Order: sequence, then structure tokens, then C-alpha cells
Amino acid sequence: MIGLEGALYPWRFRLVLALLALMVGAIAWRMLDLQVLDHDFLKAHGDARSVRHIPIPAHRGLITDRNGEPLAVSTPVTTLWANGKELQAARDQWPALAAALGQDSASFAERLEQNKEREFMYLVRGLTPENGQRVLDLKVPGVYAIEEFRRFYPAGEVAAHVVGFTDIDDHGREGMELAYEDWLAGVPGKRQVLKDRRGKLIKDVQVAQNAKAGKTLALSIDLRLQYLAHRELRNALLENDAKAGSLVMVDVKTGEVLAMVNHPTYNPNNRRSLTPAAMRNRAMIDVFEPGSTMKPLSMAAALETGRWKPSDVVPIGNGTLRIGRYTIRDVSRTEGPALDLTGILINSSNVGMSKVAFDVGGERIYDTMSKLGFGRDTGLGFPGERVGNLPNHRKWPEAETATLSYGYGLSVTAVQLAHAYATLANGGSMVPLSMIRMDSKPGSMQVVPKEVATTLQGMLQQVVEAPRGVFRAQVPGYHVAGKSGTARKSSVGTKGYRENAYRSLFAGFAPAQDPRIALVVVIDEPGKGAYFGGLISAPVFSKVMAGSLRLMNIAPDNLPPPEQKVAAVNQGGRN
Ligand code: 59J
Repeated sequence: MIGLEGALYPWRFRLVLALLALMVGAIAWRMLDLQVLDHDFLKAHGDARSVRHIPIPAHRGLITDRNGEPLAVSTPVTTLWANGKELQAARDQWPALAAALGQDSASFAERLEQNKEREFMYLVRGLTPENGQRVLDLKVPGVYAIEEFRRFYPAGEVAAHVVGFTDIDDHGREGMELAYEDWLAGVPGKRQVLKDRRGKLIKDVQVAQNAKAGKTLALSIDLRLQYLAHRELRNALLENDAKAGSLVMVDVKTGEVLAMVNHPTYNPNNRRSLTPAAMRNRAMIDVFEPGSTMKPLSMAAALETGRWKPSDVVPIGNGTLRIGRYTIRDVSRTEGPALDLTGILINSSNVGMSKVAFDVGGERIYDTMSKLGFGRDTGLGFPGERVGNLPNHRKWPEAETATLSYGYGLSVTAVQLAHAYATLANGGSMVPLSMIRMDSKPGSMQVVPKEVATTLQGMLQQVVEAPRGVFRAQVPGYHVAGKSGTARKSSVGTKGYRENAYRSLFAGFAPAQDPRIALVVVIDEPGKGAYFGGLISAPVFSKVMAGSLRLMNIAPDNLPPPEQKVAAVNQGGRN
């Protein structure tokens, strides 16, 4: 057919051939044009397509204590990665590479085999820069480095709960690392690079945007006091075979948290065996019934009515008081049958406190506790921090009034308790708490009248210094004030209290007449028989307070009278 048609229309056949020849010619010309004549333009174009931006990590801000001691430090590290395809061409160098990485040669080869199609695989993360360079010096094709930062925590377990930690990508995950993420993080920069089709870096072109470093965060914590508190609390827990414990120290005048420790704790530099129990910043995220450490606040409410003064006497009877179906008991009263208000605190009389409370009324006691921060946010913004619960009633039944007055039926954190004692110590003037070093004096609010606070300071000094007082809280050279508490733990799930589980507390401040430091010690479930707050927690208070007063250069207010020394010198002179 074709042959026949070609023969029939020869001019048409020739036309088609000519057109084909023309097209082949055009293509050949274009090929010549692309390959030879226009080469430079095209190459530039191809390169432009593989311009990439890679991030430059920002240096995360330092976290320090109030004196500049480092608590969290970012150090540069080298992370090595490989292009699996490229590495295939350098098989002879695998054993050397494995050795330099400190990895087993056989399993290393196996891993590379599995990833041979991958253009990106981590070889090792977070080497010291020197060790990273040693590997890079082998010049194995397909092995590349990224600069990163890794966080180190020089104070380790001592400040772990406060400082918190970051995740592998350098973002805050717990504690102040999380609370101040924006302040600390900085902004990563960008570097412009050229990569070829296989992802191989051809050329480092320029820094398109510099990384902006994060800012330094100076905490209110004093690492010296933190160490002291950590050590003394740990020793007390071991000695008493206790389950857990917390300690909070507050600067009375500035509201700064000077120390905050918990046990159990953990090492933030090695989190492989981290348990949830060890991670808890109990001082802020655990709530409990404060028991008798609340009695001074109920006393403040009584004094504020103007109807009560410390020497007023309340009959205690035989130390029990029946309210409906429920009996209030004094556990270890050593005086009676009547106690004045100071005596009620010294003997920790639940009955005496309740009788005062019936006169004052639940509402006023509630008000005083609320003004001193219970049932309220501290404003610290710490991740996971609890507010606790201070129940209110429109009408206050006697049972609720009594239990609130001696510290049950409400839940608080150790930090709230420390804040309330700091406020009483500060003449009733409340200063907001801070976990950050304050460089100027913060505003304050008078929440308890100054005269009431001053009277209470004297009463709480008696609690420690009276003949039957909590002498274990005393500090040589100083007058201190405070209150112990021993609270049976309520049972989880069911109503009521456990027979043999207690929380031992001591809360107080020093120097008693011009207070500078407020301190709360909470010890959870001492397990060796003894459990009174005055026995278990008061000694920790004493040791930590003694060391802190000295470290802060606070003048002693209870030294033996100087006459004795003068007399001794004079006698020596006469001889
Ligand atoms: C106590 C309570 C539980 C809750 C009782 C301590 C009550 C109560 C119901 C029995 C030990 C104990 C609402 S004791 O803190 O009174 O610190 O040095 O747990 O009373 O009514 O075997 N503190 N503690 N009470 N509950 N409900 C004393 C006192 C206190 C001391 C000692 C001895 C309790 C002097 C506690 C301390 O002041």
C-alpha cells in the first residue's frame, strides 16, 4: 500500500522526508547549544535549585544560682551523620570508622548495610568536639558533622527539681528549663549551602541569618544553702527511714526562694533510670494536710479580733472535747487543766485551739488563711504547681471550724506554708514569692496587722524556747521562732486516717525578732517508730537554719552577755 502510494505521490513522500530531516537538524542544534554553548547558564541554574538552608543552633541561655554559680550549661557537641549511599563506596574504611566511633566493627557494618539506601542516618550524637574531629579526620566520604549543644547540670541531683531539664532537641521539658523556655531558648540562625542531587554538601555559601543566643537566667536559689539543705534532709530521711521529704527556704524580706529540695531526687545528667517518684518537685506539686503548723495562723485571726491576747486562759479539761459524734483530742499535753494562748501553741493543744476558734468563728480563720496565700496560686508559674484547697462555708459548723483551726480539712503545698510563715515573719506584710533573683525591692501588701505579727513572733519564739518547748529547733547564737506539727496521713480512697502513717513538720523563722529566713521542713512517713515533728523535722530545721544564718552573714542575736568576757580579761590583767 505505502509503496504504492509513495509511487503514486512522489512529491508528498519527499516532503515528509524533508520535514523529518529538518526536525532532526533542529534537535541536533539544540543539543549542541545546551551541551556546549549554553553550559554555564545551565550549571548555575542547576546549582541554584540545590541551594538549601540549614539551621544554625542557638546557644541556650545559662541558668545560674543567685551568685552566678552555673546550674545549667550548654556546651558545644558534635553530632555525626552519614549518607548511606556514599558510605557504600568506602567499605574499606568501615572498620577504621567503627573503631574511631568506639563501636563494634561487625554490628556497625550491619547497620550501614541496613541503611545503605538512606541519605541520612545518625552515626553518633553529642560527641565532644575533639572526639568528633578525630572521626572527621579519617576523611571517610559520606561522613558529616552537625554542631549541636548539650545541656549539663553541674549541681546534679542537688538542684534537679528546681532547674529541670531539656529534651534531646534542647527544649525545656521540666522545671525552670520549661517555665522559662522562651527566655532561655534563643532563635536558631540559617546557613545557606549548596547540595548536589544526592544531598552531598558542595559548598558552604554564607550565613543567611545569625543565631540569636538565649539569655542567662539567674535563679533566687543560693547553691550553698541548697547543698546544705539537700544534705541535711537526706541524712534525716536515712536516719528515720522515711519515704520522702521536702524543704523550702524563703528570704523573708524579698520573697526569694533561697533553697528548695526534695527527696528522692535524680541526676539530670543521666536520666536513663528515672522514676516518676524521683522526678516530683514535691515542695510545689504535692499537697497535704498541714496539721498544727496552721495553729499560729488561727491565733493570728484570734489576736486580730482584738478580743484575745497571749495571756488569756482557756480551760482544757481532760484534753478531749466532744462535738456531736466526733471527739477532739490532745495527743501529748503536759500542762493543764487550763492553758493560755501561748501554752496552747507550746503544748499543741487541739482542744484549746478549737475553743478559741469557736469564739473567733470559722469565717475569720478562713479569711486569715486565705489572705496568707492558702487555696491560692503562688504566681510562681512553676510547671505542675498545685494550688491546694481551702474550703469555705456559708455557715461554719463547729466540727469544720475546729478542724480548720488546727490544720485539717484543707490541703497545702510546702511552698505555700513557707510563704505564710515568711509573711508572719515580715510583720504581716506579704511579698510575692520569686524563683528568680530580684534586683529591686518588690511591692508588698499588709495582710495581717503588724502588731499581731509581732505578738505572734514572740509566741512562736516561746514555742521553741519555753522549758517544754521544741528545743530541737534551737540554733546556738540566735533566737528562733516556729511550730512543729505531726499529722496522721489520710487514707487514699476511703474516709478517715491511717493508723501508722504520719507527716512530720516544722515551720519557722530566724532571727526571731528581726526575721530574715523562713524555713519549712516536711518529712513523709518516718518509719522507725518516732514520728513527732518536734523530733524528726525540728533537728533538720535547726541544722539548716544554723548554717544558713552564718552563710548569709546574719548577725547573732543571742550571744552570751559580753560582761563575762570583759570580766575575764580584767581578771587576767590584774594577775
Ligand atoms: C496526731 C491528727 C488527724 C485528723 C494524732 C498525731 C487529728 C484530727 C481529724 C495522733 C499523732 C497521733 C480531722 S502530737 O500536730 O494532734 O509535732 O511535736 O493527725 O487530730 O482531729 O498519734 N504534735 N498532732 N492529729 N489528726 N483529725 C501533736 C499534734 C500536732 C506534736 C507532738 C505530739 C496531732 C507534740 C495529730 C509535734 O500539734
